[in-house]
Amino acid sequence: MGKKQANKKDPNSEASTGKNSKTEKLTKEDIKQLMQKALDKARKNGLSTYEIQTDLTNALRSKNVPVKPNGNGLMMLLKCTSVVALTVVSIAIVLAVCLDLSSEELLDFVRSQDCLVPSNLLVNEVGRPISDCSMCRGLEAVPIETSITKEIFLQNYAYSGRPVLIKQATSDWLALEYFDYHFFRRLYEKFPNSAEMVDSDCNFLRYQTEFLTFADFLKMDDDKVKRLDWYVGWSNCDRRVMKELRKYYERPFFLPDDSVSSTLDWIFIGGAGPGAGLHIDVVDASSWQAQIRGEKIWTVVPPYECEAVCRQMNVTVNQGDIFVLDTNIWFHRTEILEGEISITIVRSTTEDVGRDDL
Ligand SMILES: O=C(O)CCC(=O)C(=O)O
Repeated sequence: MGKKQANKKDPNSEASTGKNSKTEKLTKEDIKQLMQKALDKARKNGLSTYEIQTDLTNALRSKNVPVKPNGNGLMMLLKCTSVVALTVVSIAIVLAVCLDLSSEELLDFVRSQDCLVPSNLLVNEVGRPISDCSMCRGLEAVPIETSITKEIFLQNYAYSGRPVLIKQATSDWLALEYFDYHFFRRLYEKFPNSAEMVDSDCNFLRYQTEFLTFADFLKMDDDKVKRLDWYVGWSNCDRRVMKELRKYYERPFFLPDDSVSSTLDWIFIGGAGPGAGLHIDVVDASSWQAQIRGEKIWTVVPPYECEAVCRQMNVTVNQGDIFVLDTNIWFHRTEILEGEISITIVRSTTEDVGRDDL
């Protein structure tokens, strides 16, 4: 009997009654129906993104899902956002593991859904190349450097995937004095449509806040600003804002001369509590994260293929420090410590030449 026939539904068969269904190979139609049910259930239950991401990470880690690195088609998916979609994809992964579906079938289904998947853990995990674990083999704690030079940075850390905390690396930066919530509000007010551009062309991460857009975030009332019961992040791709921002910070002194940084700035700002949930990024390079104000704890978790030789690590980043991390390789989450508002400015840096380094 051919594969298609074997998969045909017989209302009285074991597969359709749910018995012994683990041994049946599901068709795409079956998967779609299961996904639809999962979608309905997710809608009713409203799982949080954090819960889903954590469960999914654990599922992937424990089952070692055999997925091929595949970047094609992911960029379209990365543009879309939906917690429910994330839930469905998470459940699909678990189904795929339990029912022994091939990664190709799962990815085919995911790709066939318009705007199903946001920039989430699953997509990023699927698209991620397998890491070379020498970047963390034997590393017991995040290295901390108090007087690094360009040469040492190049020799020990640059382009290697090894994280490093560089203490007091921003001492001359005006940002330390000027950056606060009102600074960013004034900056975006100064350039017409620049806030809207964050929402349309860049990225706004609202985390646990009620702000639906970056423009909403900039309209916060003064009481709320002071309460600091919010934490958000955004990327800026408006060149006018970019040029202005660069007046307040400098190129980190330890970066190799031939390295170039992304034109995009990311800014993370807010009060004590959870910051970003555990995730992995798809950005073009390793990033430097300058802690302009406040204190933040980073938890970095090695990719699952390196678990046997590398370990999870925590590091506290204080005002003035720069944390260098390849967020494409390391799963990471942040927590903001009590006290001052936390403000971080982030850019990714690579050794590639010929890019726009403002
Ligand atoms: O600083 C944060 O809270 C999050 C940063 C982050 O997740 C990132 O840069 O990928």
